[in-house]
Amino acid sequence: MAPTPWWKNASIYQIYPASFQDSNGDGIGDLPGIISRLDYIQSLGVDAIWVCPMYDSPQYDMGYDISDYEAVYAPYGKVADVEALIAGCHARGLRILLDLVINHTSHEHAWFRASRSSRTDPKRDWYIWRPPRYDPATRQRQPPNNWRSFFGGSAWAWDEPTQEYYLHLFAPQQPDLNWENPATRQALYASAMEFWLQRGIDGFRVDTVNMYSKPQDFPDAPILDPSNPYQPAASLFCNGPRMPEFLTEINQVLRKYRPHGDAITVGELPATPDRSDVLRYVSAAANQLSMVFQFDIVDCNMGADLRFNTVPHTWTLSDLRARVAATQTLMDGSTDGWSTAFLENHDQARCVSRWGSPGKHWEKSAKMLAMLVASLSGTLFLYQGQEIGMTNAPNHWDVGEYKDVDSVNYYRYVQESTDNDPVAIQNAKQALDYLARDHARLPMQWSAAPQAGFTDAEAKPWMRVHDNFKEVNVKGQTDQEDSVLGFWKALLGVRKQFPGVFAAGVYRDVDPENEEVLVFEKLGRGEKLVVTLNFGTEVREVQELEGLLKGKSWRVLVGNYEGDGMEALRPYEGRIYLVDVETATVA
Ligand code: ISL
Ligand code: CA
Repeated sequence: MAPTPWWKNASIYQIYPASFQDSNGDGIGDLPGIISRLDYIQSLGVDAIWVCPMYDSPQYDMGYDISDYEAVYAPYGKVADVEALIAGCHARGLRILLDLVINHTSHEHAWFRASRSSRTDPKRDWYIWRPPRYDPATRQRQPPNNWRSFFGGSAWAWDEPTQEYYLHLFAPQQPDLNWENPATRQALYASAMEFWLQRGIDGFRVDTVNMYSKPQDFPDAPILDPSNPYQPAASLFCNGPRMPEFLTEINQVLRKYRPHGDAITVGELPATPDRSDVLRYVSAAANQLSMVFQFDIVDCNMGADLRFNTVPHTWTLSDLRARVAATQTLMDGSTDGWSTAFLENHDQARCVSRWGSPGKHWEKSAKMLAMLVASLSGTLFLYQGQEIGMTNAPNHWDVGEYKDVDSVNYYRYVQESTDNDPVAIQNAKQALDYLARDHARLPMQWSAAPQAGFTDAEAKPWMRVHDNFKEVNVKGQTDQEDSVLGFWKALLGVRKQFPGVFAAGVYRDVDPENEEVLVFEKLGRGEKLVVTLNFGTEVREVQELEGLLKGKSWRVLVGNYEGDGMEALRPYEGRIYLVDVETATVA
């Protein structure tokens, strides 16, 4: 049997450079700051880090708008600092992934500057330019189709000097590259991938991995939202026909540097709920991506076409557990696929504020959610601050604290489209308080010192530090053994100790109708886990427990309360039982 590749049993820590650690008092996190925290990261027991974009960028979308793949955003540092970070990781036995953002560049990238300079420029065809349509009745100029951008408005921007539209699935400052042109692809591979592979990185998290192959007739999307001239169109531009070909090319580039396949790709896979579609990307035989980020879990309680079009806190446990089960079926033993387990990233609100209880039960619920994600199969991803139970920004903060382009555009859209209706605006603020991407981008809480130790006391951090930093921070939790942080370290430890059941076991939901307690099994060879998680504040009996443990030798591997292991679950109590399935059944 081939040995398990390193990344299958790995836990990977995600870093958001702007918000991790500032080293020079300008209020912006930076690469020297990350380097200064590598010992901390190593102490968690993770195997690798993923660093969000640190490339040069005008920052319309926090670095997901890259103006030069081969340079570093000056406030973060220089290329030499990335080299030092790579060396610092490798010296500690950590691997390092960078973010690969190649669906679009910044409008300030030299390629786009050339492309927009004239219709005859050799790089014109490197981006997606189309002539306008005209409304037959009014003769008004219109975008080439009705697609809506992810950040609101048309996905097409008019370029006055050259009298054409260009496509931008995200902000207008993020023009989409034309992947149909082979010269564009070769330039991308060389600049965005090879430049960094030559410097020794161990792989990429691949942004929006399924959007490169667009339908070349750019058809209108079906009208799902009659109140808006622009329609969500992800079903049309995601998972297009040439994706396999493009990913094969990407793999060839990786293999050139890492012939043994130990450099990995983690593709971000939005708008792809069907298991068979996911499998085409992650089947080992297909050789496309090492694994993907599925959206099932993090999309829970989001509006279908617009994240903020939701009523906060109306999710149900049966819905959440169905989403968990859906991602887990990729690793049910019937496929050669692989996926990831995660509850947070830089695009998501904090998990304690979504499915736990940031108030009185903060600590118990943070630990309970840690048990959930750490027990799932797939490669585990942990987002900075999640390991100390960081929570969403307080609801009483002014809307002006929200900086993300998605949040700002949404709020403005509500103001304008409702003529400042106070109820609509209040609902919009509540939706932001619940689900905005900003919550993940608050400064990391290192200590109870001013500015949470993220930056100098006198400095103004680029985002406000959470009010709760004196109670929730790394230093305090390092000193305290039963902290959320200590709990996470223990979980990562047992996950390493029993990879067969934790990272690769077959998931079975025991009671899909249960709205209070999530009970599941993870079946491995010779052993299994039984996981019981109370999602509420009532004491709950787990009816099935006796049957699941009966006649077997078992012990509680991890739990967030004291006890003998058989009592009813207290508020937000969770337990992970390790069961020896070989034990003879006692009558
Ligand atoms: O968070 C979203 C908008 O509400 C998602 O639709 C998100 O835009 C999508 O998951 C793609 O995300 C990635 O690419 C974006 C960037 O803004 C995100 O930060 C990144 O994770 C564009 O590069
Ligand atoms: Ca700085």
